[in-house]
Amino acid sequence: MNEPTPEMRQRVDRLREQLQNACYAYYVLDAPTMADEVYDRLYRELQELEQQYPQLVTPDSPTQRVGDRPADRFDSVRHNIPLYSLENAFNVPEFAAWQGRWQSKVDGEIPDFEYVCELKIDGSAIALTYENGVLTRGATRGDGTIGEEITPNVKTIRSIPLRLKIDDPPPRVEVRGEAFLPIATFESINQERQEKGESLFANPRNAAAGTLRQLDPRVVDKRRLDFFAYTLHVLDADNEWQTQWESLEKLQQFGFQVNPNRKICHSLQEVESYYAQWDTGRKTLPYMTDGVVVKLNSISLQERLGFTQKFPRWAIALKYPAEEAPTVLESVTVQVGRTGALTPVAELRPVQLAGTTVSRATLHNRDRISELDLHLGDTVIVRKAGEIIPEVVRVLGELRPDNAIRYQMPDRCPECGQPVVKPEEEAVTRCVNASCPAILRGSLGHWASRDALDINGLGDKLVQQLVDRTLASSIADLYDLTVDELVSLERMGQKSADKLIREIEVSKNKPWDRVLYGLGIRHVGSVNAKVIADRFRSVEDLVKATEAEIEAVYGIGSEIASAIVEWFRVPANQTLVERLRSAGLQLEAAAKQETSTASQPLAGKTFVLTGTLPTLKRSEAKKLIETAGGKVSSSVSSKTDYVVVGNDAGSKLEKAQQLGIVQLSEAQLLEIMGE
Ligand code: 3BD
Repeated sequence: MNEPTPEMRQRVDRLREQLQNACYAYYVLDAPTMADEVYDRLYRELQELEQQYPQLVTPDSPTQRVGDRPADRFDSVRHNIPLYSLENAFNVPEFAAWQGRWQSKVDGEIPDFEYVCELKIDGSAIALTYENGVLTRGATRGDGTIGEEITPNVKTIRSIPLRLKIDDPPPRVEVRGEAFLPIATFESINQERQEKGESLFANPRNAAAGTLRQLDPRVVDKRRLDFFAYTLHVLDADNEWQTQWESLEKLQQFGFQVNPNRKICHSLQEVESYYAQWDTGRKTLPYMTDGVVVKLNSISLQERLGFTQKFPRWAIALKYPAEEAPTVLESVTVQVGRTGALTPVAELRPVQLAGTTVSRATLHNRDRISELDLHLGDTVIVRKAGEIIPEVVRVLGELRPDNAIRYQMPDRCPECGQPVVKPEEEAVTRCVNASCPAILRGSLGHWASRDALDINGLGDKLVQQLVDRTLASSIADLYDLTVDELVSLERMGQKSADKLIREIEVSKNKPWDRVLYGLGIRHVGSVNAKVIADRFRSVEDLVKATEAEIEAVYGIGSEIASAIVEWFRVPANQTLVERLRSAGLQLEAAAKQETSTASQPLAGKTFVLTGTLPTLKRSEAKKLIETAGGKVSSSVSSKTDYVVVGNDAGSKLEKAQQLGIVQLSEAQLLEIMGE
């Protein structure tokens, strides 16, 4: 085997350390020390050296963050130190009662006790094991005793050190904390899922828990989880600290991110004011919290108090009132989306919740319904948090009326009556009838949508009429519509009919990538469609392409590639493409010159929009930037070139200022685009 020289070994060690430090500065300290370009070059150099000399690869190398193959399943692991639950208090009097209980347990007065108050991050608890300073295992909490081994997934979390940042690490260290998805990341994941016609995550906690249990670490890597540490156990060595506070500081020294909003309190009154302060304060945090955790600071006092069957007696979660309320389930309706996915929706007796009236809530899917054991007439708990879709979280079984009927998902599509299918490894139930009116309505609506063919005036109501009157049984039928046919519809005058026909005519000039997006192939969102249309410059090229060729396009995964190949294999879809061709739609890219740099002044630049712009809507600004070759991203990072700032700009602007990113007004943006 090829032997590296001592110089090479040293170079590899130094590179690794440099990259580790840069990663720590970026993700934990939030204070980047190295330009992205420099990081990328050094990373690639390390990668090449490791490829050349595989014996130099170490498990804590920055190149080992993203695994390259999916697991078949996860192994179960036993937690040597169990992860206890936390007792809950829902208000200050309940907290006072708990305080009374621990005080009587140590019979009476501890005059100068201290609490550490921490924010309760609403994520998913995980346990990390470090042997001789190196991360060797990451596991879910599971039931507190047995969890699942998810090491490759945990390694993708950049704020988790692969090696502890200390010189003489204890032989074994266990760190516990909360893995979570920042709210902005959660929203962009859901937006992307919506575009692809996939089911949405109900809230960041579910999204984090679901992501941690993804079998493919490459998917986990894209989701950008984050982590706050809150418990440190050192095994086979003595603790060097006497308090929870010191252990948090120790965690920080080890290289972990610890939530900075912690506080020492000396009394119930101080806890109460911390709790009140963060009820307001938490609304501006970039992650979700659902309460505060109060822990006795002194480890010796913790040891005197010990544990019950389930909880430590020295800690409690003081929760914020959940945005939850009981109401009655009146009926269940089932919606059929454009991909044929059936979504059960609870129709509820209206109830006030988080400032709005809620009368419908999602039930997600068939599995969720059976977990809930849902009966019609049940009293259910609905929850709504922030912008998040209301959902049914629980059934109060004791309040169930006699003879209530268990709700069952229909075996047939409520729209077309055809049997539905439930793929083995998916939670969704689907209608697979290509001519189902619901799917047809969804496809037409998608075709007309802004990022697709952008046909103004072809809204939901009109689509419904076109389908009901069988004026459109396929997207292609839109191009055969006549003014007379349109005028025969409700609320459609001569003028609007003329206008719509013109709009439909104009859509024939929309570029090939939008047509491709408009076809509504699963997993092909507008961004993917652009990338694919750029590589396969006509529908013929794409039809001829193999799965491997499509997958070879940067950013395109196997799921997308196989969905495309499958789609073009269906005879009805082939007919659709031919009809669109005869109608005169753009099924190939326009001549190259259009995308030359002269018309692409923003090529290669990344923009973030924040606040309300004086004249442009956000979507319009995004379109303009993209047409000029730029990219629009939803969050600010060191990769951002420009931030376009409008009124009431928020945390993105702050972040941009910290990172020293160039700010532009709308006028300046238009100027650099040469508008
Ligand atoms: C947080 C227990 C103790 C070490 C037990 C005191 C219950 C989830 O930010 N401290 C925190 C947070 C959670 C914690 C403890 N400190 N336990 C803590 C926690 N700052 N979220 N949790 N957990 C973590 C749980 N998880 C799932 C199912 C049941 N219980």
